[in-house]
Amino acid sequence: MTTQIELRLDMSDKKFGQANTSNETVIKWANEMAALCQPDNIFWCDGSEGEKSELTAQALQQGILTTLNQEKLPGCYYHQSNPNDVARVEQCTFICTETREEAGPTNNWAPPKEMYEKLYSLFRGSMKGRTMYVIPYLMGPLGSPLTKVGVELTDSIYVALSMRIMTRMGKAAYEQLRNRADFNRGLHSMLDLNPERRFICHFPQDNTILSVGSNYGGNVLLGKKCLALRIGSCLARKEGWMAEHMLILGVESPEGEKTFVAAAFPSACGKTNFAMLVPPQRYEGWKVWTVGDDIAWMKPGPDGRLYAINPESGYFGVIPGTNSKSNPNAVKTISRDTVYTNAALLSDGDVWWEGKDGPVPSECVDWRGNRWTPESKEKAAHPNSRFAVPMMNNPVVAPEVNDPQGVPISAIIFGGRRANTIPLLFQAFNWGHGVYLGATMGSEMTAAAVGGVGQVRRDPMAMLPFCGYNMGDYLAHWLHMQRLMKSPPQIFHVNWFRKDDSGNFLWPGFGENMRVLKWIVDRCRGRVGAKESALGWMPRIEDFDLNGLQGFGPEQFEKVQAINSEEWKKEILLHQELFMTLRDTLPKELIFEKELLVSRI
Ligand code: OXD
Ligand code: MN
Repeated sequence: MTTQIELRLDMSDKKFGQANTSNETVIKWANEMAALCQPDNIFWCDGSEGEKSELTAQALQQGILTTLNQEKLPGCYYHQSNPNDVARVEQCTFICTETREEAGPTNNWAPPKEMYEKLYSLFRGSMKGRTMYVIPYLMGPLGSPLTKVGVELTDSIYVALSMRIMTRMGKAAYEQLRNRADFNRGLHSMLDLNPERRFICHFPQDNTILSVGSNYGGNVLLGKKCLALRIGSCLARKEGWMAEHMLILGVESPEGEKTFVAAAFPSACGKTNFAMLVPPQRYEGWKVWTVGDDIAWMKPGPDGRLYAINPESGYFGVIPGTNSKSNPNAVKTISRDTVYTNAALLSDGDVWWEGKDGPVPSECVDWRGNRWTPESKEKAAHPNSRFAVPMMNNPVVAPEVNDPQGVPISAIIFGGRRANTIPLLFQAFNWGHGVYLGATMGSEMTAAAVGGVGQVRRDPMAMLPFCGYNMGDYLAHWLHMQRLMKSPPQIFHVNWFRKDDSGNFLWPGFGENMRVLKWIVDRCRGRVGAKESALGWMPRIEDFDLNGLQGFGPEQFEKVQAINSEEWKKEILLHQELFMTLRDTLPKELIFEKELLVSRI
């Protein structure tokens, strides 16, 4: 059943160029949308290198990209956003289902008919004087049973160029689609970037996304948050798999044993850093491989294990704070073929950001285009400035990244940004308890979304802004997934961000997180001990590798692992608050889990 409305269109005088696909449904829909948006012409993308050069030259000519210093940063370009359009806008993001209950209490909801009418009236004539790019793309490796096809129509050349980084874009998508009609339809127009007319609307029943009034990645690269997570989570529920806001990494021991883990942290909480972790000296011979840094699609395999693919083919990462301590592999990855958005510019055509290696420049041009000096009060780079870069640039990209079967997941890790209460590391007693840990995750908000930076909010599975249906039903789907797996992953919780009373981080983080990973891997393989605690299984001091960790001994370990029952009493009240919000659909199992936690605390 479709919730589409009927459109009255004048198709008579259209003289758009030849499509590069024989898929009738794509051609018909693209032509209808062109009749609605009235672009001057249509550009049918094929994903070729020649096309990349042509579009890049046009973007440079139009001033949408500028060339960076090609000696220092070969193949790199710079883009500056409208200052009112630098992050995801959760208040303008809607799930449009027949009933409010389907979208649930944590999503903005509007009836499909109302939003189709409203947005189609905004799209009418919106591309006059512009080109409409038809972007066929794959989310997932070619030939994977999990892979989905999308087609995005957009009037933004920045989107067209970014989609070829972030997705497998071009003819391969038409190859996978053949003559079927089950592709995701995404229509995007920048309009005039007026925040009053900014809407990102999802129509799960129609596998359709409409986005207007923005040109920021998370709102307009429709394969990412909109398809891979919001629409993806709806498809996953229907089809018996999971679409999650998770990185995927592989840990390889010196003996060549590989263990894959997936980890859900909210936006801008270090997923990219963790996914590219460089083990410290003590772990000579160990390697960490990146499968994905933001999204995991996971499905039980024939052997009863959970298999994951990264549906994306690029990284859209937060720039500030990226340096050779936090993420040496990212520094290498973004040294070529990268689009930098909203960083600061140096006079020699290099980019700069707060937390970059090397000295602070005596002056530069900030992300708004103004002169900046170290005395300036504002940041030079926007806190949510981003790089878009092909994943194949990553020196530690996993060899399995294009494997249609995906990788078997041994552990799922949940984590938030919490200055107090939450210990560095513990393990769920079982799957149901693990779902409770994910469901009740809290985190301080970051600049990745507009508003509320620093406030702690509940962010179940880091999916609060990305779950395309009722959050209570989503948690029930998580519980149900256990029945589809003979050997489900073990579930863990981490917090890199706990602080002492003077505001100093208790745990060194970054590469040292390898020690946490080691315990997790050993637990999955039944090789290391733990003690039972009120929160779950915790490493005893003798189970956790502290060797060679400067300034961090048993006393610090105790502090970072401490369970403070007063803090936990308050924490549980916040769990209770979330459960009240979700009361109509919350699975009973999670209420029992809460009661058990209360009794243990
Ligand atoms: C992202 C986000 O861009 O989570 O990945 O906001
Ligand atoms: Mn993300």
